[in-house]
Amino acid sequence: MNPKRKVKISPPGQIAAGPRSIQSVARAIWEETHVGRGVKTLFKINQPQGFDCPSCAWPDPDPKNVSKIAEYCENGAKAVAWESGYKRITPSFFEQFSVKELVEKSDHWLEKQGRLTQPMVLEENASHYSPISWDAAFSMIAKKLHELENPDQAIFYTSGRTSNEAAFLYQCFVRQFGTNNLPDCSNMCHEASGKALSETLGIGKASVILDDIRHADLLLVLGQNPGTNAPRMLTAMEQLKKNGGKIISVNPLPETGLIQFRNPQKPWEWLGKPTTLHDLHLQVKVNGDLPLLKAMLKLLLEADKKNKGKILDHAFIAENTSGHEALFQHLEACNLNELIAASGLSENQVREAVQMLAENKNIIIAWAMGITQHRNAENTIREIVNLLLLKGSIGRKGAGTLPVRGHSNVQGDRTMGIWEKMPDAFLDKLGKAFDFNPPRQHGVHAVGAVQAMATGQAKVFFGMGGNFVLAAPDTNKVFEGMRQCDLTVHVSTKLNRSHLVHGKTALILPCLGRTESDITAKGPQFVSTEDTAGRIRMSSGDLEPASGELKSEVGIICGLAREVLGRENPTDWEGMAADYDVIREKIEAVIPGFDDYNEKIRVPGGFYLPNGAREGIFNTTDNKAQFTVNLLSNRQSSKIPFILMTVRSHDQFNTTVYGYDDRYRGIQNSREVVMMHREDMKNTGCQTGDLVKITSVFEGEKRVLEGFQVVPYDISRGCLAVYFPEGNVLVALNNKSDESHCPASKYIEVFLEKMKA
Ligand SMILES: Nc1nc2c(c(=O)[nH]1)N[C@H]1C(S)=C(S)[C@@H](COP(=O)(O)OP(=O)(O)OC[C@H]3O[C@@H](n4cnc5c(=O)[nH]c(N)nc54)[C@H](O)[C@@H]3O)O[C@H]1N2
Ligand SMILES: Nc1nc2c(c(=O)[nH]1)N[C@H]1C(S)=C(S)[C@@H](COP(=O)(O)OP(=O)(O)OC[C@H]3O[C@@H](n4cnc5c(=O)[nH]c(N)nc54)[C@H](O)[C@@H]3O)O[C@H]1N2
Ligand SMILES: [Mo]
Repeated sequence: MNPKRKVKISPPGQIAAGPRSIQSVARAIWEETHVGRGVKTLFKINQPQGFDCPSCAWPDPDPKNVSKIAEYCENGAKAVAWESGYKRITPSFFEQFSVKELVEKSDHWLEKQGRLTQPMVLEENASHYSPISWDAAFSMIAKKLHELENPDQAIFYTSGRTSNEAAFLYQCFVRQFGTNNLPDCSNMCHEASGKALSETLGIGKASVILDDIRHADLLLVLGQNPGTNAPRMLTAMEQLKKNGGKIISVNPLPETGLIQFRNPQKPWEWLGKPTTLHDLHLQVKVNGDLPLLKAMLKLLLEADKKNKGKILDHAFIAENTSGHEALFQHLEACNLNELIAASGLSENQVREAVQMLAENKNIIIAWAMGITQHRNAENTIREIVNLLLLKGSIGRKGAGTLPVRGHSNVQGDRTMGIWEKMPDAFLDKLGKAFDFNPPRQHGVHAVGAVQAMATGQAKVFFGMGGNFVLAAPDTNKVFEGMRQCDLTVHVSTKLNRSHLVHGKTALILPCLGRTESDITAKGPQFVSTEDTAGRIRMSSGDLEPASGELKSEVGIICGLAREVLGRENPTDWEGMAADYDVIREKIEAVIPGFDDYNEKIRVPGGFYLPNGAREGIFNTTDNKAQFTVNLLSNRQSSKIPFILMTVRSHDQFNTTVYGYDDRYRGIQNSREVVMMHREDMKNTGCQTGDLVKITSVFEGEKRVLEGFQVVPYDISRGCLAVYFPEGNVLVALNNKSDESHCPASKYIEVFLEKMKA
């Protein structure tokens, strides 16, 4: 199996952003939008009167400090150009290409064909999608749902771009239909953070806001690649550095966005020296974070003893926490050398980091998928909390937890009740507000959804956005499951693989994007979203919709809910579809923190949700922050030579492949590559560009990826990296955390062999 494209390699970049990022955006805008629509929209990103950038969930600066020009970010701009492009997929496209032909195309090609413009149906045994009216599509779905033996045979997935208003209505419709089967992309993303943080600090979200970062003395960035996946974070990191703060990055890769930065918004600084970001890079082994954190804690404890209690915040510990005794005992019993060896670092490196932790008071720890997508993710996150608590770095300005969320409204969707196991307090209020009895039995998470489809328990899959077949683990299993369904439906903006790997009957329902105006009988409507820091803000697009046939997500849910739940259903779906203020009134009635929603959302910049941990209030069982003892697990078996992680390139948004160049890493023209340390290449007899076969082994089952090209890279020894979603064929469904069921997409035990020429 030969790769479709031959890789080209150049030295990895040393400086993130700068003028080259502007070039890259200019190209994207030119190719996708032919300038007009693209440039107009760029000026509206994250402006108080504009739309929320559909790329990541990084918070916007306070509107008081925002310049007339939007805060600039290369990948946000690409996401906007991708959505607001001029190309359209019309019914004649589907006449031209059969599903069989489309399934052979690359993921890049599929989305590149432009925006979906009309509802389409793939009838049973048909070869081509054909147009269908909205009414006929809704009654087709209603008929299939009514034919089910019970509502739990349907699965309702959500991706994180869905607005608060749409998400709230969606879960309300699904629960009125009778199931909690509401898996979402968060199940594969920050689920572990939510779980570990709720237990220890009483809130499953960040305890810091944007402004805290510049006040921090020390920022640790663990398992996150901000230069690519949250580029606006670099501006905040630059401010921290200018204020004298320090940064430690912990990553098996030396990511360019953590090394140096040239602010693209300050062209006058482009010729001078770039800002150096990290002061120390700890190149851990994949999943070496937990032993590293433990070693740090142990050394901090020792330093504290030597320095007569001056290193840890004993007053904070005594007043605000519980459980430190057990942790101290556990740490004393741990073997430092073993911990350091398991981290993949040298003792000197760890001691250097500990020195920085000891000297500084206001510490923020940021993390993303490099920490959450592990079988022991919750243990690592609770250890992060232990570290912050020892230093009293919670509930204070410039200090705290920063799980950096992915999708632009993934956090809001959860707040709105998109979860397979919302607590009873939420369900009680929902039932009261809409006069029904919400189901109480927990639904399926993302991995459970695949299992339910594969075993034939689920027969209908409905996707509110996203690209489930590529995002979920174990690609071949997901394909199998989807194909067994009676009906698969996707609400989407662009064509993707989930439309082509389908159930017996399939529907594509095209919707408005963030950048477009949403006008109902009651006039223009806006929606709202929540960012990583828990701030709710208005999002209002003003581009003309890609087609007159598009419906908003809210419109689709309300139309479908009426058809499925019947005329006699008391919910005012029509009223809510026409006037989003009515939806927000209902949200206010059900969800704490949304008092005066309609007023507060109209204030430029929006408002913050209550955040106990930030104020030092811990909503845990004993109202104290919890120290925990987290055992090391998940040790690599000596028989397994490599641990493989799946990562994002600089030219994609999740399963959306913008192009084939990973600019910062110097890997061009192909995504079918595996990054490998030079010494490991030597030991396996591999040379640059050689084709290899990668085999993952989990619970005795093998999964194979063939024909990937070897790229020498500065990655920790014994570790490999391939791109997501290509690497997903290697992730066994059961290779997941037991606590939160998040797939371990960053910890895949594999063998690698060179293929014969
Ligand atoms: N442009 C763009 N922006 C995005 C996205 C996108 O695809 N493109 N996706 C969005 C979404 S949904 C999300 S969740 C976020 C994802 O944002 P990230 O979490 O930054 O995304 P990944 O590429 O998965 O990167 C994980 C990082 O963790 C490192 N890593 C892997 N394993 C380990 C480990 O065991 N330990 C440590 N310390 N590090 C490790 C990798 O080297 C990599 O730098 O970005 C969001 N923003
Ligand atoms: N191996 C591996 N697997 C992973 C990950 C990993 O790092 N490694 N990361 C995981 C993570 S963090 C996440 S969040 C998931 C992502 O999983 P998803 O959220 O399911 O995937 P996306 O690729 O973001 O979805 C892209 C599609 O969304 C649709 N879309 C875009 N905008 C809109 C909109 O405004 N409305 C609607 N209705 N549709 C829209 C388009 O049709 C587009 O094709 O993948 C997970 N899977
Ligand atoms: Mo994500």
